[in-house]
Amino acid sequence: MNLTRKIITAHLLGGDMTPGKSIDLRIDQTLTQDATGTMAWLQYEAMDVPRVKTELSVSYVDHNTLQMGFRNPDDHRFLRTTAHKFGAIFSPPGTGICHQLHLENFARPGITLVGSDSHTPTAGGIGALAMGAGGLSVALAMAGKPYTIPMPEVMRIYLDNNLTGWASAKDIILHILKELSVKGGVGKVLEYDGPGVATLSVPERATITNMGAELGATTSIFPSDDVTRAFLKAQGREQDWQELHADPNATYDAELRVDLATIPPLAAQPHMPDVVTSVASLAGLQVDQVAIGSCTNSSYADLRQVADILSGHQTHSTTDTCVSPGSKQVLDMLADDGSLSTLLLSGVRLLECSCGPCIGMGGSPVSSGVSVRTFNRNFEGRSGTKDAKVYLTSPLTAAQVALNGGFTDPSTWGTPPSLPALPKRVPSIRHLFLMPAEDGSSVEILRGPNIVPLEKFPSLDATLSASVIIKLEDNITTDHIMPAGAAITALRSNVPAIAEHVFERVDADFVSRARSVKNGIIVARENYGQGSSREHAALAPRHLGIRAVLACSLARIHRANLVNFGILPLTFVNPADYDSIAAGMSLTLDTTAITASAPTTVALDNGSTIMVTNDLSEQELAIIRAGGLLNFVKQA
Ligand code: MIC
Ligand code: SF4
Repeated sequence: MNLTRKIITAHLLGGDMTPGKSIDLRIDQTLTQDATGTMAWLQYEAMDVPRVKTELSVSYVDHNTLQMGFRNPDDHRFLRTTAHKFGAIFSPPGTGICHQLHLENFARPGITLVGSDSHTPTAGGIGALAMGAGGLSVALAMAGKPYTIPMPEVMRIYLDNNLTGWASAKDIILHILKELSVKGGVGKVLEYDGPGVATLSVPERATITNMGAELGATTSIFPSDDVTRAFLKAQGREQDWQELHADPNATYDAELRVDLATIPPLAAQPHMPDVVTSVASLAGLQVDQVAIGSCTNSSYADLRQVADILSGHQTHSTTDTCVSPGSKQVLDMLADDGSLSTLLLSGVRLLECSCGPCIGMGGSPVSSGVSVRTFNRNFEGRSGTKDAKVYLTSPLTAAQVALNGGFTDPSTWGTPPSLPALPKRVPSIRHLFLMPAEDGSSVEILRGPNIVPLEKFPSLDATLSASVIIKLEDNITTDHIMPAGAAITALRSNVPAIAEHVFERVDADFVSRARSVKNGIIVARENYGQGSSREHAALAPRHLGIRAVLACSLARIHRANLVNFGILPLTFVNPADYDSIAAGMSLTLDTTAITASAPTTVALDNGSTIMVTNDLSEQELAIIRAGGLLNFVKQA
C-alpha cells in the first residue's frame, strides 16, 4: 500500500476506497482560523454539541489582526470564548500563522487533520493527512461526525537527486505547478517519494505540500522519517514521531518524476501560480515591492537565509521590502541569532506574525506595481491593488530582488547561503496558547453587533427556474467570487453585509441582478471555485438567491461548500453546450428528476434543451434537497 491508503485505511469509517467513490474518515484534529472560523463556530454552536469530540481542535487568529473598528476585535473575542466553552485551544492574534503554528506544535505523522483553510495540507510535510475544507465541514468534524470526501487517486511524485545552487523547495513546487497546472491535482493526493525526500527538511517539505493546494489536490504528503524525527525532537515532541512510508512495492494511480538537480530558481508570473518561468528569463524587470512570509515560506530557515543574503547590505531604495515571520517561535529564533537585527538594519519592514499582505491585510503594491512575494497565490487583485502584477518566488530569490531592486540572473548571485542547522532545541511558545475551560458549561460566549445569527435556507423547490446571472471563463477563483482584503474580510461574520461584495471586482452589477430575480444560476467553464476554502464564496451567493452553478468542472473544496449550502453543483454533459447559454437566459429543471451522479435535462428559454450531470452522492443530494447541511443534520 502507498502511505495515503495506509492512513485512509486506519481512519476509514465507511465507504469504498475506489477512486471517485465516497469515503467517510475519522478526523483526529481540526484547525480553524478567524476569517473562516466565526462562521464555523456559529455553525458548531447550532449543532448543540457541548464539547468538541476530536482529539485536538485549535482556533487560530491569524488572517485579520488589524482590529480597525469593533468588528474584527469582536470576532477575536467571540473566537476566544467559543474555544474556551467548547473545548478548543485558542491561539491569540499575533502568535503566528495557523499552518506554521500547527506544524511546530500539534501536527504529527499518521493523523487526519481537517482545517477551514485551503493550505491545511502544510501539515503533510510532517506526514499528516491534512485537508482543507469549508467551515461547516470542519464544524461537523469537531462535532465528531466523519469527514466525507471522494476517494482520491494517489499520484507518486518521485523526487530524484538533490537541489543545486540557488534552487530551493519553493522552486520544486513551482516546477510541479508548471508541469501539472492549477487543475492537475484535482481528485488526487500527491505522495512524495524517492531519494530526494531525505534531502529536504520538514519546513521545506511543508512549503511543497502547502502549495499542493494550488494544484487543486485533495492534499499532499511526505513520509515520516529520521528528518521528521529530528524536527519533532527539536520541538520537544519526539514522542509524537512514528516512522511512516509507503511499502516498497506500493502501487500508485499516477506518477511524476522530478529530477531536483535540474530545477533552477523559478517564478510564477501574473496572475496564476502555474504560469511559471525561470528567474533568469525575468532579469531586468524592476520590482516595486518584496513581501516575504506567508504559510508557504516563513519558517526560521527561510527567514534566516534571507537575513544571510541581506547581511551587510541595504535593500534597494525603490523596493519596499517587508517580512512577516510565521510564528513567534520563528521571530524569537531570529532575534536570538542576530538575524532580526540584520533584517531591520538592512531596511526590511517587520510585520506581525500573521498572514498580512498575503490576504491583502495591508502591504498592497503601488498602482500597476510589480510585487515579488514568497506566497502561494498571485490571483488578480488579491494583493489589494487591482492592476498590480504579482510574482511568486522563493525567499532566496525574493531577497536577491530586494537587494537589486528587480530580477537579476541567478548566475550573478555568487554562493547561496547554507541552510541553517536544526537547533537541538527550539524555544517553546506553547504557554501563549489558551487552554479551554475544563467545564465550559458556564462560559459565556461574547458576541458583537457585526456577528449576525445564521440564516435558515429553504429546501430545494421541485421545479427550479433560475436566471443566468453571470457567465464566466476558466479558473475562476474564490477571490473573484468573494474578495478578501481588510475591509471585506471584516464582514465575514455578517453574511448579508459581505454578500454586497460578491463578484464586485469582476462585475459590479452582479449583486443587483441577483437580487432582482428570485433564483439565480452561475455558469462557468473549467475549475470553477479554485483557491481558498472560504465558504462565503458559496454562502453569500446563496444569500443572494443563487441555487445552482453550472460549469465544465468545479474545484473540490468549493464544490463541497456549494453542497453544504444547498446550491446544486452541475456540470455540462457536453462542454460545447457552454456556448449555447447566455447571461440573462432562464433555465428550468425538474429537481425531483435529479439522481445522484446521473444526467438530467435542463430546458432553456429559447425552447432548446441541454443535458447536465452531477457527481453527487445520495447523501449530498439529500443535503441539497434539505436546503443545506445544517438543515440536513438537524433533520437527522
Ligand atoms: C487564502 O489563502 O485564500 C485564505 C485567506 O487563507 C483562505 C481562507 C479564507 O478565505 O479565509 C484559504 O486559503 O482557504
Ligand atoms: Fe494566510 Fe496566505 Fe496562508 Fe492563506 S495563504 S493561510 S492568507 S498566509
